[in-house]
Amino acid sequence: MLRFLTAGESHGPSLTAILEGMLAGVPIDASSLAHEMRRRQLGYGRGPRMQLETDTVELLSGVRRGRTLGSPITLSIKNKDASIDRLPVVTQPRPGHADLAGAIKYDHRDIRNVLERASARETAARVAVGALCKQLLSLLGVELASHVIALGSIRAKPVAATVAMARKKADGTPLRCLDAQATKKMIREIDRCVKAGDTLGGIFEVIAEGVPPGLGSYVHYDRRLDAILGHAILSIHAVKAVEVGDGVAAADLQGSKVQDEIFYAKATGFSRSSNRAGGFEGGMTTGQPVIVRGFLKPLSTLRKPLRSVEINTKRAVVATVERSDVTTVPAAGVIGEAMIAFELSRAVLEKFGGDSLKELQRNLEGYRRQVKAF
Ligand code: EPS
Repeated sequence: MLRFLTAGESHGPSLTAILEGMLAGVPIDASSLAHEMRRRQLGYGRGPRMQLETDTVELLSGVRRGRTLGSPITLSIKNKDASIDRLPVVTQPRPGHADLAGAIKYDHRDIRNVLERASARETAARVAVGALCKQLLSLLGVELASHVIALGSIRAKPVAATVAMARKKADGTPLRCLDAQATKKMIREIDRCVKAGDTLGGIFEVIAEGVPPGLGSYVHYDRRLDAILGHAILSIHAVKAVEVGDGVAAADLQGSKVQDEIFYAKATGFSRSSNRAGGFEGGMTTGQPVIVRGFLKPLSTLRKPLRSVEINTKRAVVATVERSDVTTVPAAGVIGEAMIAFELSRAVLEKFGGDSLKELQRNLEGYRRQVKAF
């Protein structure tokens, strides 16, 4: 079974991930790994920490001469800002962050002991893991991308985006958004928030193409892959809601406007003229693109802090001000890709099995032939 753990504090010596269950023989491309790490650090509205760090991944085990060995893969990212032992005590919890609930739960009188691990810096390790999963998926014909569809109340023009569109037109723009007009407005909104000491949330969309039909299952609640992807997206810092396909809009509509009708042609097999279901029916992939959206609340570290309570004296104060970002929605999309890549890789390995890339590819090809002949 494919699984991973991460370890490390935001200002500790390093972040580490161990990826276990990766097949042997997968070629690892160091430059695409570095590219994914860089993508997570970009985006208008990021804080000064992103200028400080270069997020370089060292592969400390499980890879030899550019190929996976089948043994656990250790990924390590050194923090340049490793000031954890010099940082001041924090006793004024930020509303919306893990600060107060974490301090109560672990009986910490210094909230720094909570925020160091609760920080979204941990997602650098997830993106490193996801980058390896993306490389595996790419060898199986599965490609992923993401783009920003809203920042605060500003929405991009709705578009049926593809992986190619997102990679070509969204990546490299300041907010990883396909709508240039909306991007201008989003930038102005971020500038306003910088001045006001406030923060912004938004929505990202992850697209995965080439996913074989039949991953996940309808037979048990915990085998429904759309629910598993929902969990993966909700686990990203500041994400408070998740949508599969047109799920939110569908709640307002009649069934005839929501379901994707089924067609058949001898040459091309089964097809649909729409993909409102976002690539899932009955908790299983349909073979259409997987479309999942993550909704982020605004970040909880405000330069103009909100009211809070000092945890020792119980006096009314304002929350601690930590260095932070105004918005991280573009980065959250990259993290979303990583999480979806990991879960799709896990689902692929669960269904098709194998210990080497060769074995998995053979099993998957056989299944793809079987599906074509259905
Ligand atoms: C982050 C690193 C952090 C924050 C941010 C994400 O660095 P620092 O706390 O030193 O500025 O910029 O963390 C949060 C938004 C948060 O709420 O914890 C990163 O690497 O992504």
